[in-house]
Amino acid sequence: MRFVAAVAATAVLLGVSGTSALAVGESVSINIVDAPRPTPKWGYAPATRRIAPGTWVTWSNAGQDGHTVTAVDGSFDSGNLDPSEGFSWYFDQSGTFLYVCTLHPWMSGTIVVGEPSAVSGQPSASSDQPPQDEQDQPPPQPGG
Ligand SMILES: [Cu+2]
Repeated sequence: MRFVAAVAATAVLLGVSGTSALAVGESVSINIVDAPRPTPKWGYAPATRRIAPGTWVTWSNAGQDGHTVTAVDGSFDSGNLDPSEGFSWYFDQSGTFLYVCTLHPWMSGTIVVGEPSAVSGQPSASSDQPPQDEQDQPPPQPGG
């Protein structure tokens, strides 16, 4: 007989007890919520979380039902989490990780792991530079 749940429990212990001792890496928390009924509104808060590589993510079941945190690609699976239980997972490589609750498939979330200072390719809505006066340029000469 094997106790798969023990693995998940160990991961939780590591995530909780090791948080304060970790010099490298951060930890973020995501709540599993089933408070806003009807049930189609159950989900993870926040549903999408962007983190840097080397980050612990801890999901906490803040609801009143059992839930899971299960990667779509199978890379991690919390198993059943009863209310007030939690699950932690360490993300050390970049990528986008989709996960669902196997008990309630409409509950889904995303962890986006990216380089902390190399997030490029996105149009910056807020400009880093102060507005500058446009330089006066000679109007284009009409052809001739
Ligand atoms: Cu669920």
